[in-house]
Amino acid sequence: MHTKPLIDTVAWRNLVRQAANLKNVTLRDLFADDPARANDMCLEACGLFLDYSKNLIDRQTLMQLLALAESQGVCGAAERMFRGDRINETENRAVLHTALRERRDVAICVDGEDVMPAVRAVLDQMGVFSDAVRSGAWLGHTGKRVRNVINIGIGGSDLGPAMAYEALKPYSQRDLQVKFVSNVDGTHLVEALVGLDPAETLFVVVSKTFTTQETMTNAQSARAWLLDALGDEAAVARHFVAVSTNTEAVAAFGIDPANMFVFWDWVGGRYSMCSAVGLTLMLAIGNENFSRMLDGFHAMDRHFIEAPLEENMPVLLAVLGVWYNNFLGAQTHAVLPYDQYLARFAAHLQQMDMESNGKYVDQDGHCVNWQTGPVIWGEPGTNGQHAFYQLIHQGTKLISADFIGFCQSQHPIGDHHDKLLANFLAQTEALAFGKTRDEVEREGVKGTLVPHKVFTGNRPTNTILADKLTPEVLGALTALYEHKVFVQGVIWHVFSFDQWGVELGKALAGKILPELLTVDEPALEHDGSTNALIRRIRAARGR
Ligand code: G6Q
Repeated sequence: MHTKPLIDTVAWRNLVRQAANLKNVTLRDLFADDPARANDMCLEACGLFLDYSKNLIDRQTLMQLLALAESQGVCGAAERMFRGDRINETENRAVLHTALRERRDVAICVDGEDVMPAVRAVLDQMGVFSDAVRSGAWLGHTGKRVRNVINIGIGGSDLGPAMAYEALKPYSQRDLQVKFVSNVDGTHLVEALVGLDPAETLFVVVSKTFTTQETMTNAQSARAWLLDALGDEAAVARHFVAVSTNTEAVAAFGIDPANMFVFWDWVGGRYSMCSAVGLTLMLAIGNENFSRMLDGFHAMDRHFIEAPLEENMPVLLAVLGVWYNNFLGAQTHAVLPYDQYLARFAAHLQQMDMESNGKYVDQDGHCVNWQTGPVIWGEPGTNGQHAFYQLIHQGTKLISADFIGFCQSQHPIGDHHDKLLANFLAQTEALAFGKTRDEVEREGVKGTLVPHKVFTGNRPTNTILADKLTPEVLGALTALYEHKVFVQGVIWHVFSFDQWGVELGKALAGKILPELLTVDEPALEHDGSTNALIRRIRAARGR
C-alpha cells in the first residue's frame, strides 16, 4: 500500500518542475554546455555499451529520476522478485524467471522449497533430447532422422524463442529446418508444412496451460497431418513432444509423458524463453549455445540486482522511459536494431512490455491518474529509414528510441557493415541535433523550400552497442529489457506479471465460436454491430 499517490510524491513533483525548466533547452545546448557529457552519460555492462547522452535530460534530471525510482522502492521490489516472493499478487504466484538462468550453486526457494534442482533437471533433459535429435540418434516412427522442427505455441510460448531463433540463426544447425507456428489461421500451419516429409518432422507443442485455443487447434491439425501420412497412432510418440505445466492434458493429447518438458507456475509466459519453452531454440542452436545465452541473461540479472541505481543499465533505461512517458508526453517508444537477425526483437519486446505494463489499475486497486506502459514498436534499420523515420525526424510527436547495433557483422561481406553502421550513427546524430534554418540556407536552399528542410532535432535516443550478436549478448540484451519493464512497473505501481486482458480475449472468442457454427440461427445477444457482423459472416459462409 502506497501512502501517497505517485503524482503527489516529492520526487514526482520535482520532475514536473524539471520538465518545465528544460522546456526550451536543446540537445545542442546540453552538449555545448557540458563537454564531458558524452563521456559521462554512458555505461558498460555484460558486453553492452549504453550511450544515453542523447536524451533530453541534464544531470539534475537524472538524479531526480533516480530519486523517483528509489522512492518507489525499486531495490526492495527487485530483491523480493529474485528471492521468490509471490509478487504476482493477482495470480498469487512468485516471479522467478531469474532462477531459470541462475548459474551459481545457490538455493532459490518458493514456499520453502528449492526450485533449482528441478530447473537443472529440466535443462539436462532438454540437453539430452536436443543432442539426440541434432545428432540423428532420435528417429521418427519410420526410422528416418528428424529434419524439420515445428514449434507450435502462441504469445509467450512463441515470441521469445522465435525471436531468439532468428537472432541466433548463425549458431544453428542448418540441416535442421525450424519453423514457428502460432496463428489459429490455418494458413500459418499449412504454409509451414508445405513440402515437408511427415516422417522427418518433429512437433514441439508449447503451452503452459495446454488449453490455449490456437495452440491446441494447430496441434490437433498437425497430429492429423502426421497420422494421415504415417497411419499409426504410435507415431505420435516419436513426432510430438510437449512443453507444459499441465501433465494431464499432455497425456490426454497422446504425447508420452516421458517426452514432456515441464516448467512452473512461477514462470510467466512472456518471461519463459529460458525455461523448457526454449526447447525448439535449443534444438536449433544446441545445448552449448543455449547455455551461453543463459550466461548472458544471468550476467544481466546480477548486474541489475547488484549495481547502484546510477550505474544500473535497466534502471537507467527505465527512468528515461518514465521521463518521456510521464513528463514529456511521449506515447510510444521505438526499438530499432541495426541487425537483420533482430527482426523479431521488437515483436518480443512489444509483448514483454505492453502485456506487463499495459494496466490502468494500480497495485492498490485504484485507477491510475498517470500514464503507464507506452506503445512499443520497431523494425530493423536501415529498412525503417525508408519508411517511418520521416515521422520520427519531422513529425509532431515525440518518439524516444533505442538504437541497437553491433561492431562486428556475422557476415562481413564487402562494405555492407560499414554502411550499416554509418547509417546507425548518422540517424541518432540527426535526430539529436537536427538541421537549423541557417544550415539549410548555407546549403543553398532558398525560399519556400527552406522550412521543409529544417530539422528541429531534440529527438531523444539511446544507443546500445555490442561487439557482436553472440548468444551471451542476446541473453544480456533481452534481460536488460525484462528488468527495464520491471522497474517501470514498480515506479507506476502496477502489477507487471498478470495479463487479464489476454484472459478476456480467450473467453470472448469461446462465446462467439458456437454462434458461427450452429446450423440454426442462434439467438444473438451481443451489441448491434457484433450481431450484424456475425449474421453477415454466417450468410457468406452459407449458414
Ligand atoms: C504471456 C501471456 C500469453 C501466453 C499465451 C499462451 O505472458 O500469458 O501470451 O503466453 O496466451 O499461453 P499458453 O502457454 O498457456 O498456451
